[in-house]
Amino acid sequence: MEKKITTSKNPVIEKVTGRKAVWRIPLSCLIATALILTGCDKISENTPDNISPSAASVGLELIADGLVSPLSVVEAPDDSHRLFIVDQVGKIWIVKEDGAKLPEPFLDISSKLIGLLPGYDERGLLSIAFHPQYKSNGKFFVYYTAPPKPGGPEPGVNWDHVNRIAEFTVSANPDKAEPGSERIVLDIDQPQGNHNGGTIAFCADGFLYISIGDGGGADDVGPGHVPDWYLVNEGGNGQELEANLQGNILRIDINCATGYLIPKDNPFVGKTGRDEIFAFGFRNPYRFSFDMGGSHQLFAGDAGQGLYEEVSIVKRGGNYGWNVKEGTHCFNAADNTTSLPNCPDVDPDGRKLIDPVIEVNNVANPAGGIATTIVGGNVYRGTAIPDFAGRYIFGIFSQGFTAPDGKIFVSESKSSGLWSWEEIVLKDLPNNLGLFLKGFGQDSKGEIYITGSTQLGPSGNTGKVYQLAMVE
Ligand SMILES: [Ca+2]
Ligand SMILES: [Ca+2]
Ligand SMILES: [Ca+2]
Repeated sequence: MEKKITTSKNPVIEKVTGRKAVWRIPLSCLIATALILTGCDKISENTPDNISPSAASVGLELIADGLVSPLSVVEAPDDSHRLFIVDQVGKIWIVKEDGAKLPEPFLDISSKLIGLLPGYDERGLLSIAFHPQYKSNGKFFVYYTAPPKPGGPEPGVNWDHVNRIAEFTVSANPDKAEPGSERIVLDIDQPQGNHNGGTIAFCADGFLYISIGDGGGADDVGPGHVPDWYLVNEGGNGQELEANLQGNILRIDINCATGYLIPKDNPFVGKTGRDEIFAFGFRNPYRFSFDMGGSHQLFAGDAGQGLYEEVSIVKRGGNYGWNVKEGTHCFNAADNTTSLPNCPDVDPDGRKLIDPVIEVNNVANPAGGIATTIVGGNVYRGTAIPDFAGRYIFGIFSQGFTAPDGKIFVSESKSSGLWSWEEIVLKDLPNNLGLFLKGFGQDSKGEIYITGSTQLGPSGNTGKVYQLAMVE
């Protein structure tokens, strides 16, 4: 919500972003003033006299900095309007409603993580989800990567790590979790270091959804990757439904004292396929979210191999195609620079291979492309940026692996076929974010946040969280 109070000579905008009300003088006023003071005879078009609401545009408002590698932002559902920031290195930080970041983390589980590679790593503390009744039970859940268990996917090959979903409880101090309260909900042995998926979130149905990648490496092959029904491409954790939990979005009931329960209406209960599976055929669904409005659709960004990045609307029991398809194209495991001319459009159980709604060319695509990897975002349900109302916002991590040049996009939905999308050209950041884009978040008002850092991997202290906002 933005309330503008304008006088003829001196417009001052009271900005109410949902975090705090800020009285501020439009930046363009300051520039114009500076021009006058330095005696410049070329006055900017945006002089104080002709500032109009249309002079404002979308920009970034800093919420927190000094982080290492922030991956997501979640608001606690307890009416405190505190934002919880997940830092990959194992810490969760609180930003209070007044904008202050607390000096001590809410939770520090860095000692529970497998050691991270500072240069690049997809492991770490990846996600937080508050129990829908957090206000009364104080329970929340995290997804992190723990050291491997003994044994491995094949003789002589060790697991890389464990993908762990764990429950924690807040302490008597609402700004501190109880570090000894951990209850392990689900452990999944992960053969390789990458493709952990990485999001956990509660749906309005009360169940916890978890995204898990295909087991890592490339092409969905190697130790820990099993064969599937599609023999043209080797491997297939994405398509195989019984051998492991890799390559899926899972749906579980965490309201129990040990482990978890299976929701009775999960699609593979009573038939072939692990009962935890909600949807399958994913490569690395790093970030997903539920639309706060509409029919609460599940949007998942799925990282492609070398040609196509994608976002899908995920339905119960759906098959999203990997490694038969990459985006809307037929994946070619033997040559990642081309697609195959043909592939099945249904699986042996008659399920259609569901195409994405958004497709973005990878930088490695010989036809040209911009994305190292897609980062799934959120449907905008806030009020600060009316043009974004009801539209899905997403981004790309970067345009290469050397420069922090992530971008964000806004899409336009269509009833069928691929949606159109366009870059969000940010005020003062017309080319890119100046960050590796690492995640998104959304508050209870529907406003959207981005997270990232100038470092490729979990190192340094350049991690920042911004809110998308109208800036003058
Ligand atoms: Ca196969
Ligand atoms: Ca699978
Ligand atoms: Ca089953």
